[in-house]
Amino acid sequence: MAETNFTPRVFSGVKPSGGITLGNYLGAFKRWVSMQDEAYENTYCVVDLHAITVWQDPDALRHATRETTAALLASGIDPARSTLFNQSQVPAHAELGWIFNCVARVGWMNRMTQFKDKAGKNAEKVSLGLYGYPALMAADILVHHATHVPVGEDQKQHVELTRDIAAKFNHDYKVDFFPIAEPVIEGPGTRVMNLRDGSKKMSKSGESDMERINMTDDADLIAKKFKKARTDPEPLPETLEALDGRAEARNLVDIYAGLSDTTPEAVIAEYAGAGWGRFKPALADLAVAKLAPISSEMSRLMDDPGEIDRILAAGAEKAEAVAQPILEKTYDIVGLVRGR
Ligand code: AQP
Repeated sequence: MAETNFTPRVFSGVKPSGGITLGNYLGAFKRWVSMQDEAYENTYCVVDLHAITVWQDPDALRHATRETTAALLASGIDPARSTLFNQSQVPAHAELGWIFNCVARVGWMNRMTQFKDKAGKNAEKVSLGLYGYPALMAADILVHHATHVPVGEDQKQHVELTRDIAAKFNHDYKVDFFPIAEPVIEGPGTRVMNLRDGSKKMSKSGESDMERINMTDDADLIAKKFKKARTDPEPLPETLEALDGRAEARNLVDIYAGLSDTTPEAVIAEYAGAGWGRFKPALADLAVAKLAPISSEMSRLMDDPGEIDRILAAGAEKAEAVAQPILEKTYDIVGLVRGR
């Protein structure tokens, strides 16, 4: 539980930096949908300001923002039960982000592995925004006083940084103002790996389309991608432990478990001894059965982009009603004069 007496509130976000992948769905969206049935206030955000930390074509960004929203709605995020909006429509996020740029330390940022992975050998040439991204993410969470942050494993370090920023702010200003938010990282799909290289995570912006399943892929493409997914020659073993060191095989078992709402142990119990000629088609059938209804609902929603924009605008109003007073109180704590 959160360490302070704040309203239990969930915040999480997704970047509209391309098409939504099975990794986003299993690692994040599925959990977000189920949290609507738990005792939380839920806030989900399409984080367009994060997307532009790397180059985005403006039309492609507009499209991806709407398509990401459609994917959330089609997956089961209900705007009547959750606040759903895009980040740039609530300026308090960026404003608190600036305050946190002044709280976070450069040494903390230098330890962020996602920046190192994304910047690679090009660290001098990437945007300042990509470097500062985790401080804005902390603002996204804390401008809502969120106590719980459901994410995939790859975002764990950023949520830990959010805790550090909240704790430093509270300490420096001698207040108990920001909650120390808990990461919620649960289930078999919290780290879905690249289908061609089991040491890398599945990403929207990975080099080859064959390395990921997109929510909009049709049945033939899904079957082809799983058929061509890298594996080893061994059949599935009798125990999960025997999959140690077989990253690609373990990934496919985890995906099966995530899609069928079961555990990797149960999948192994069902498929012990099966070769890939049996397991991969079963996995493809399962993926198609789960994803096809979502993808057809997405395309129905995308036929009316005006309605998507209205949903985002209504969500932004709700989000602003929570975020603006928290930002204003932060300004008061910091000593910024507000005469209006
Ligand atoms: N492969 C993954 N497995 C499990 N969870 C994942 N998430 C992303 N990839 C996986 C989770 O999805 C949520 C939204 O992620 P994001 O879009 O905001 O950022 P990301 O993690 O940087 O996603 P990508 O797909 O890798 O985007 P690009 O390629 O543009 O950087 C988060 O909760 C994340 O953990």
